Amino acid sequence: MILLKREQIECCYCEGEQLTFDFVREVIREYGFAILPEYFDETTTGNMREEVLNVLKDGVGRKQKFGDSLVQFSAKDELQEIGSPTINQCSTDRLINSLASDFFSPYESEFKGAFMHHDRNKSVYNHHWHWDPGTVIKAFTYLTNIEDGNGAFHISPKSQHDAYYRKLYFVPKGRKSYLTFVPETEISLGHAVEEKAGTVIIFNTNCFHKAGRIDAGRDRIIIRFSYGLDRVKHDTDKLGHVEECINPWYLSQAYEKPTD
Ligand SMILES: O=C(O)CCC(=O)C(=O)O
Ligand SMILES: [Fe+2]
Repeated sequence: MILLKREQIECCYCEGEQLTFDFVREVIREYGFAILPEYFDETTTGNMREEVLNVLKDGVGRKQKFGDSLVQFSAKDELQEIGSPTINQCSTDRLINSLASDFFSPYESEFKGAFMHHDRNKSVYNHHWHWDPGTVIKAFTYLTNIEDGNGAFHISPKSQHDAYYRKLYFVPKGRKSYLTFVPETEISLGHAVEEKAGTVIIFNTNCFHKAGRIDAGRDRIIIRFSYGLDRVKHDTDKLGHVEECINPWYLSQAYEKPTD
C-alpha cells in the first residue's frame, strides 16, 4: 500500500472557492470522500469538543470503553434530549446535509446520530482496514489537531466501488454477517488525514478506511455524524430495490434462509 501525502491527493481537499455543493459532490462521487480543512471555526469546534467531553462523562446513550478510550453513539433524538446545542447545530449543517441527501437521492435519507470518541493511548476501535456493513455518509469531524501518531483517519481513494462489489458477492449467499476487513495487501492507495481541529471528512462508508495509530500518552477527540437511508419513508414493496441499489448488506439479510 502506498500512503499518499496531501500534495499527492490535493484534489480531495475542498476549501475556499471549492467549498461549493457542486464541487464537493463531484469529489465524493469520484474519490468516495472529500476533506474540508478547518470547516468548522475555532469557537464552534471548541464548543463541540466541550459538549462531546460532557456527553462522554455523563450523557444519555450507548457508551463503550475500549482500553483507555471512551466511545458513545447517540441517536438524533438522544442528542436533542442531551441538549448539546453546538452538536445539534452542526448535525444540521446545510452543506453536509445536502451532500448526504444528494448521495441517497432519489431515496429519502436522514441524519441518524453521532459517534463521539475520546481515544487514548491506543487505537483499538476500527483500527484495521475495512468497509462498513451499511452504506452511510459520515461527516467525520476532528475536534483536536490530529496527525500520524494520534489517530489520523485513513482512507483509500476510489475504493468505494470495490467494496460495493464485495458486498454484492455476499447477497445470494444469504449471510447475516460477513467479513468487512480488507488485508492491507489488497489496498493499493491510502491516505492519512493529518489536519487541524475543525476539519471534516465527508465519506462514503463503502470506501476502505481505518482509524490511525495512537501512541502511548497521546489522544484524540472526534465526532462522526451519520446520514443514512430513511427506511420508514419508503414503500415496503420497493424497499428491496432501494437496498439493492444503495445497501446490499441489508439485502443479504433478507435473503437469509434456514438451511436445514
Ligand atoms: O475512528 C476512526 O478513525 C475510524 C472510524 C470508522 O471506521 C468509521 O467511522 O466508520
Ligand atoms: Fe468504519
